[in-house]
Amino acid sequence: MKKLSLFITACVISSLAANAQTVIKPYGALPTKAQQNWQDMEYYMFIHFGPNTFTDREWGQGNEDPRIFNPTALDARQWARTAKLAGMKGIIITAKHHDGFCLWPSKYSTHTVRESAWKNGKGDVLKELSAACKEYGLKFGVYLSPWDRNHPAYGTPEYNQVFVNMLNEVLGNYGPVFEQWFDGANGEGPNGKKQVYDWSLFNNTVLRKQPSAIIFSDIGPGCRWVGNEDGFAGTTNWSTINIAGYEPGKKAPSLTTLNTGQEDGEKWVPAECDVSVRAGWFYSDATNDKVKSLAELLEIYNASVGRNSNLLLNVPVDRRGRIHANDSTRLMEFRRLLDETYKTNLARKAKVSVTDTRKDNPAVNARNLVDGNNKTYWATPDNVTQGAITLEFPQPVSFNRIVLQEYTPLGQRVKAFTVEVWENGAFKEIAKETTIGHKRILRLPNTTTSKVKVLVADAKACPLISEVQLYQAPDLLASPEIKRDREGMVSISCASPDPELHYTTDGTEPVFSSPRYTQPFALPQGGVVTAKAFVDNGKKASPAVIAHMDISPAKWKVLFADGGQDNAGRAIDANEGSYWSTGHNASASYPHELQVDLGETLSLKGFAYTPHRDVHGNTGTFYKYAFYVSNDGKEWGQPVSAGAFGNIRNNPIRQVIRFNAPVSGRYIRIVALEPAEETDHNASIAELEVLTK
Ligand code: FUL
Ligand code: CA
Repeated sequence: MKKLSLFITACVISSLAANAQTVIKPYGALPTKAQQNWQDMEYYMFIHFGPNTFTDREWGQGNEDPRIFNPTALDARQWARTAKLAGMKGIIITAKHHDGFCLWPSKYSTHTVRESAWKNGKGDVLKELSAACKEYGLKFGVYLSPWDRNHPAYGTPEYNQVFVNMLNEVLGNYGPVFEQWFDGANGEGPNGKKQVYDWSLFNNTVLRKQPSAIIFSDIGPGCRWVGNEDGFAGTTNWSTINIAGYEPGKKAPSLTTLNTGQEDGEKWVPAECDVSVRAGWFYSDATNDKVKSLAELLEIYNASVGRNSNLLLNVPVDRRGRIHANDSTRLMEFRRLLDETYKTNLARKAKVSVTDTRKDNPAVNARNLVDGNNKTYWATPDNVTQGAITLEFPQPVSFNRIVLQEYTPLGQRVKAFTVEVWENGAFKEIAKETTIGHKRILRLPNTTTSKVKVLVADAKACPLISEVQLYQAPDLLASPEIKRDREGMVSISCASPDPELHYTTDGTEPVFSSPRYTQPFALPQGGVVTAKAFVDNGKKASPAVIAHMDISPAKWKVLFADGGQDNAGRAIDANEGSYWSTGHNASASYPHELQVDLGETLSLKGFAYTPHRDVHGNTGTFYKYAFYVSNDGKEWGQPVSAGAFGNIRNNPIRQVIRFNAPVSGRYIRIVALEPAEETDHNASIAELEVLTK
């Protein structure tokens, strides 16, 4: 017996030795085939749509009348066409958001399209969208929130089965689903209780119906949240992470861990960056001028797809049931920019040499690095964890982007690399980074050289590099920036060198003959300013930028601020970069408040609260508020508005609240009732504004 097993062992060892140079052993956690296909998609669309679209809310309460859901001209083919033309590979829709409203006529809810006014209750958004995706060759995915503020069973054990039934409907009736998006949010339902989610039941249900669906959550198992809603993955980004003992939502790994992954993580759970093309996830008229600029989208793309993550870009559908022209125009401009950037891979002209390669494995060679195919690769021999790739050009080439790809089906390996270029007879380092993964894009200064070297300085196992690409991205003419100071003076600036800035104040798009901006001008009562940057005597122009402004705080004074009277002026200085905070004194706990004298009686239609942004937590951002208006600054009466800023913790952007009817008064008071972060004692405000228009 002993002899026999020794003999078998000897055979295994010798056959391994014979194959040592040809078979490349996988390293660490590995992607499934479905995860590999998913990673190749890179860029796809998110659509937030539902009752919130009609109420101007980020988080609905679940008690909205379902009849308010009534798009007048819904056209899912327009959504799919837009996604396709934008270069996206799929669409994920909010089949059910936290308010519980189902975009399909679920048998397990009475809060659905069936109860809405749309198509007399005969419509089904999932049916229309899945058909449109099929028509346009796009993959179809669904977001379903387990948090349900409408369902009567929510908060009881029965609800988990209700949710499973809904999943079965959505995943069983609309064809293949490439991604199931699970939101970890876990708030109270209609009976005031929170649900204990049965995640393994949910995940098993998804995989039974759609075995190759990628399940998104804070901890996967298919892909993970990147830890912010800004579209930024870590510069170091591992597709591996430890998930044992964690749960989606409050029990998730830290935001930093989600952002960077973990080098020796046990599971393959790559990052996905979810971010909205405009402020807020749902459509609002108020954000039509808050569509991200080309420069912002480019930064997001480079920080997501360019950092080993997929990009899920939200394009909210409006009240007609269509994508708004401001969003689609920007998406098309962005597509053109990407096409122009990645048109010509200069590396394909290079003579490629490498320090080391697998001698007896012809499938693995240096030419694979520049064949434009990320399934073919170059590899060093086993145990060689360093290596250099040199591209030599017969004529010097000019570039400002380098794209690197690792062959990840056998594991993510590279820990450190540098890029060097030949300059005055020697190599000079121009970039030093950590991980590569599926794709790494580096923006570099405009560089002209005849030799480029990529040095893999350290890897967890022999590096497998599938692509080295070089590109010359066109210069992007930056969009102008419009600002107004506390006194109401408007200034327009632009990051590009020497542009001519032209603007209008009547809402029309500026042309080259529109007034030229030369110095700040006064607009204390507010209005609309539209600006555009021109170069080459008007031949080239940036996209237009629009700013809608309300009354400026020139006459305002702080009347009272608890905890932090000294810096309270920063809440009303027309500068989002400065803020008022009550301070971190643990004894001074919630509620907190700020009172302001507007200096004149105004008819107020609402207010806006901009939270203070800081990556370091405990920012004093508050979730629940009450807002009062008074004529004498003494008698405040009942709040004019009270409620919560939906999703402010994950997405701390400017919150716009409109009153049911205008209220006149000279004094305003905002009370912070509950922090966004449970452990916060302080409250803070970067900017408080009133709406008079
Ligand atoms: C979050 C939600 O609370 C937001 O409303 C939005 O749907 C975003 C994509 O996920 O967790
Ligand atoms: Ca290749």
